[in-house]
Amino acid sequence: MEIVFATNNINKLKEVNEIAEGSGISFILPPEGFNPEETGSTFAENSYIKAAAAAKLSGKVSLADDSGLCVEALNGAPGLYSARYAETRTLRIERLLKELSNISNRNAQFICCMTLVSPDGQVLNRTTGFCKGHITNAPHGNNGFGYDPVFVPENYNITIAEMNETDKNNISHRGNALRQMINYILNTNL
Ligand code: ITT
Repeated sequence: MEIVFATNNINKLKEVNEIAEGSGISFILPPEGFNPEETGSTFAENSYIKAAAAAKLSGKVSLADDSGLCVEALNGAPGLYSARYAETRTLRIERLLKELSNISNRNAQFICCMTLVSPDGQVLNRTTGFCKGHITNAPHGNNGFGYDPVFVPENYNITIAEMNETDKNNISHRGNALRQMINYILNTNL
């Protein structure tokens, strides 16, 4: 079964297809022209906006992921603005490390909110996944994307960017949210 995955982030698409491997579900990009404005004030609202836009454009059931990194000492920032925290990925990581310099509380968590929407815009299901950990003092590793080089998950002593794909997917916010969503999809007649 193919389901539209409402993203312009190719790394997310790659990860969801790895997580879904063996389930019989594969995720495909939305049609050209998919570029909704993320005007929501929560991860749930933004994931609905993206999924509804893709469902309307494709005429098919669509799934979206809105996610981000929430840092305790920064009152949850960059949070909803994780993708927009600075111009480039390097600058986003630099900004985060700078804002945390001299701060000993490095606790943080990744959050992923997924919404599955029907072609007529109805919410079919929502799931949320978390991944708790802490922020390092400097980037380490080349795997993954986004803030992976500065995030060490709980019970690990390496960053996500130093882990292989399978290990990341087993513990990630996206893996947790998607496995719940896959259970729903497989147990429902879409
Ligand atoms: P789409 O909206 O097109 O899906 P996006 O990258 O803009 O792509 P979001 O608005 O959901 O997606 O922002 C998520 C940002 O949070 C992402 O760009 C990363 O900076 C960060 N992020 C989310 N999941 C991550 C992960 O698994 N590893 C590292 N950083 C992650």
